[in-house]
Amino acid sequence: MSVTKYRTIKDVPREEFLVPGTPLCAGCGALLVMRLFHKALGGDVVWVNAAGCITLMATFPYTPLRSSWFYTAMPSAPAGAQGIRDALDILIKKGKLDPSENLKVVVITGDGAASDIGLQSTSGAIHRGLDFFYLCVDNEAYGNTGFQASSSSPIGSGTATTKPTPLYPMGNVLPKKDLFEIWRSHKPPYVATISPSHVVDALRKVEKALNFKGPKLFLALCPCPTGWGMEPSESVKLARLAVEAGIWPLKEAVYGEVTHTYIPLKRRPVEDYLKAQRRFAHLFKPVKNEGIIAEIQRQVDEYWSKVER
Ligand SMILES: Cc1ncc(C[n+]2csc(CCOP(=O)(O)OP(=O)(O)O)c2C)c(N)n1
Ligand code: SF4
Repeated sequence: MSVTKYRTIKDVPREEFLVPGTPLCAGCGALLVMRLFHKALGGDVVWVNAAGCITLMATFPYTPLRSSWFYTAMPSAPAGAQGIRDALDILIKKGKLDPSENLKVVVITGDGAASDIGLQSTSGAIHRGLDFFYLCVDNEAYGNTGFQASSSSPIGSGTATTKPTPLYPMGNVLPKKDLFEIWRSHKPPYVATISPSHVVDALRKVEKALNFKGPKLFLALCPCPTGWGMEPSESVKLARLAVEAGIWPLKEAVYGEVTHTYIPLKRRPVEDYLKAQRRFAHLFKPVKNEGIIAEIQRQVDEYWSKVER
């Protein structure tokens, strides 16, 4: 049996590396995940960020972070991470930096940078075996610029660029890219999905990933009150509903081998999750779009039918 220091919610480290007072929206799921991730990694971190909502974390000269920050263009956070990792390694090798002062290099991006604009440099970094963490805070759209569709937006969702029209009454017609599988196909040491609703699961995964040298992905579904159209107080509830409905499977892959870390005993209907958000409101009013709701349910059922218990 593996030994973990995270058994219950009481084991969440109390130390804060992200102090109150950020310019992000109230209830932002990405902020919750970043705070949690930092607790699991400790303070010796350099964040490498591609333009997105999280960029608001460092609005010069202010920052709520107690760790270091490096800002890059939207496509090139992994390239920035490579430069920092190389510089740290060279300084340590030359004896100019004590190994005890080494930093963990952590890329943080939204799904647009992770799945679209930055995918090329990410693939290169994984291929080179760069020793870094990659945290994708997936709000399923380009949040910072007004919630336009990304390739991570789910089918049937309304975004600024997939508003329901008479021609496309279901909103977004394209499927969500499977970033977990894209990463896994590169065979890195560690790939995981996490949720702000399953805190102990997330902490354990970061704890496990710390044992691996090389690229490590964390893909977090992050409710976005502004874009999803729900109350800031409901973010954790929505994140939990996504897990319980089977829409957001909690899993990990160590050198490509997948394990589900939580399997809902009885899945909630996807409808419960969809109707709790304004971005799916057109699927229920003025007439219920039974066809697309059934299709979303079918896709979820098909996924779980292949999962071994
Ligand atoms: C190459 C490039 N294209 C467009 C932009 C404008 N831009 C800044 S933030 C942003 C949205 C980023 O979306 P995502 O990566 O999903 O992160 P989120 O804002 O949702 O956290 C865009 C399009 C940019 N900075 N660089
Ligand atoms: S728009 Fe959404 S993702 Fe961006 S800061 Fe606000 S809640 Fe967070």
